[in-house]
Amino acid sequence: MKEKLEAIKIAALSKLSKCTNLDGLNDVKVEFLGKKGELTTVLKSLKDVAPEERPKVGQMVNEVRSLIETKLEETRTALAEKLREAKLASEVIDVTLPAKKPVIGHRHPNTLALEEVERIFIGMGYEVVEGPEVELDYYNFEALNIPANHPAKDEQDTFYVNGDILLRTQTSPCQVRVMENNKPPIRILAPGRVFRSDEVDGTHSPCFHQIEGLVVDKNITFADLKGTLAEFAKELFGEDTKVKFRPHHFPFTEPSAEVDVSCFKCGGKGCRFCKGSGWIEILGCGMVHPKVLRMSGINPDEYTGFAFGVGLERIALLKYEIDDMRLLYENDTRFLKQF
Ligand code: 2NM
Repeated sequence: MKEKLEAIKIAALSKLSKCTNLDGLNDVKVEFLGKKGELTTVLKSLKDVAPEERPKVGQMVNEVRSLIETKLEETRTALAEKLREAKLASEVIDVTLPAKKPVIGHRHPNTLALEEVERIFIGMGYEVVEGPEVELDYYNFEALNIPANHPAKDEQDTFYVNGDILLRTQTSPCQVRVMENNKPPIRILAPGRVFRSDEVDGTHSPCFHQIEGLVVDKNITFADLKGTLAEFAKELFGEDTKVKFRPHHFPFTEPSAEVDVSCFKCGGKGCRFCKGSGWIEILGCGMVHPKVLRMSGINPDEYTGFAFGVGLERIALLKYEIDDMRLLYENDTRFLKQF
């Protein structure tokens, strides 16, 4: 019995000394001290020992037991400390390493151009308005005097959602809504996304941005339109910029015009930028058609108005001398960070 206990003690201490983690420690505890452990088995066989020997053997069992328990706790403490040190060592932070540079975003050229145009018109007393991108045929076409058989209404040009619901092809429907709900004077700027069924190329995209302006009041004339756009061109492209109005046709304005600005690169002499002509086309405009005013509840005998529309991308490409519209939609940070 004595030899057996001695053997158990040696085996337990040897296994403890080889423990490298807390699970292993637990296994040793179960193996030697558990309900089915080796010491318990010895304790159970005490009944086979001669009665006079029992107290002595019992005491020996207890001594071995308490020795194993003590060693177990010691090993547990030592192991825990070792594990803690290993964890700390693996989590060391080298505070002398150079810091990572945060990537800072840039405003998109479209945003910069929009803010510039808004700044100019807000300065002239305009209010910025927005409206839905999914529109009714009525607001996008009919209320703007675009007849049912007009080519712009063709499915080739317009994205239809269904029947009389479509993706707006211009932002003028916002302006129709403002005219319906407000009495003149009206002075608004309607920027936003518009959609046309175009193939993507250097100057086209099925989704682009339009900024349209509208002024309605008593005695508004074409002279007001000319003065406004001449001032806009100077603020946007520089004090020396001249404007030229060429007769044009839009269903929603009468008379209508397209506006060219003198080339801000060559000052009008002709260069690569203006394709030698000295002029760059930037917008369309006109006096709001009396039918458009009347359909929105404004009496054209009492009020007149002018309106204009410019492509935001066109302004951004010109202002920042970008030669392909696709660059505006790729969000390549190497491109964007130049602005
Ligand atoms: C353009 C050109 C000319 C325009 C007309 C209207 C409205 F709502 F008053 F009828 N808004 N915008 C207009 C006029 C837009 O874009 C090239």
